[in-house]
Amino acid sequence: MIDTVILQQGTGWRAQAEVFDEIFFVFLALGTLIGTIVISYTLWNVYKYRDDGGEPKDDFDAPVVGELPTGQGGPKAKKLFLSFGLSAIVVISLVVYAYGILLYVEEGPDTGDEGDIEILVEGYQFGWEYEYPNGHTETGEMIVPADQRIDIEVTSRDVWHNFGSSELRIKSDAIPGETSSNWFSVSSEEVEAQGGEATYMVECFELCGSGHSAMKGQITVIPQDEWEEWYAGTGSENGTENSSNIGGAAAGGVPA
Ligand SMILES: [Cu+2]
Repeated sequence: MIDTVILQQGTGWRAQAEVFDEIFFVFLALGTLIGTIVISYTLWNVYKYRDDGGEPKDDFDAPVVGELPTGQGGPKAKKLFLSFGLSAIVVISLVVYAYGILLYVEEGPDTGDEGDIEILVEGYQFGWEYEYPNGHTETGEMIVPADQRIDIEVTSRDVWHNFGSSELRIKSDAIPGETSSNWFSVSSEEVEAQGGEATYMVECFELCGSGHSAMKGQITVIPQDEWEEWYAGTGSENGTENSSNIGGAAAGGVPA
């Protein structure tokens, strides 16, 4: 199993990884509990109604193929409705619970005044390019700050790809001419725990050609202040590359 990533954010923030881990745990626990009850009850009945070689009892009400074992409203009917009722309660509760929690994943946490960072992710044969709000682009490695909600808009410049990171529990289609939105966040505690720089592998999850298996990237999360410093340096660098950029023209005088 993949190591648990602790991504608890400030007030009421929960990272996708945490939400999915919780859903996984709830389903695993319930599945184990109900599985144990059902299998034990089945085995107990197998033992209780085993063929002991004797004559069948007169009052034994054997099940009939094609008929519900209701026993004319007797104890069997009660047992039948009890098991249907309990199953319905379990299934409906799980649907309501999972749907509610997945709505949060869809919408993402409310960032309030802090705002968030939107990065355009473009897949190509065979790699990933990231474009920041200031126009700066990175290939392969996406560098983002901790304690921030990072919004990604995923698209492709050639064929269908799929941008995903298993550890962060994110995965989005990368389709030419379309964008799919997703978000993630990593806490500064997690960054600290990983030695001041948290890294997560990015992979392509859509068979896209001969280089598909090598279509890997990385998400690097660094502390806010370090990131701001790094980001401030990228604007002018990008401007120098694209001389049409006005800000870049001004920065062009500074040797890169
Ligand atoms: Cu791909």
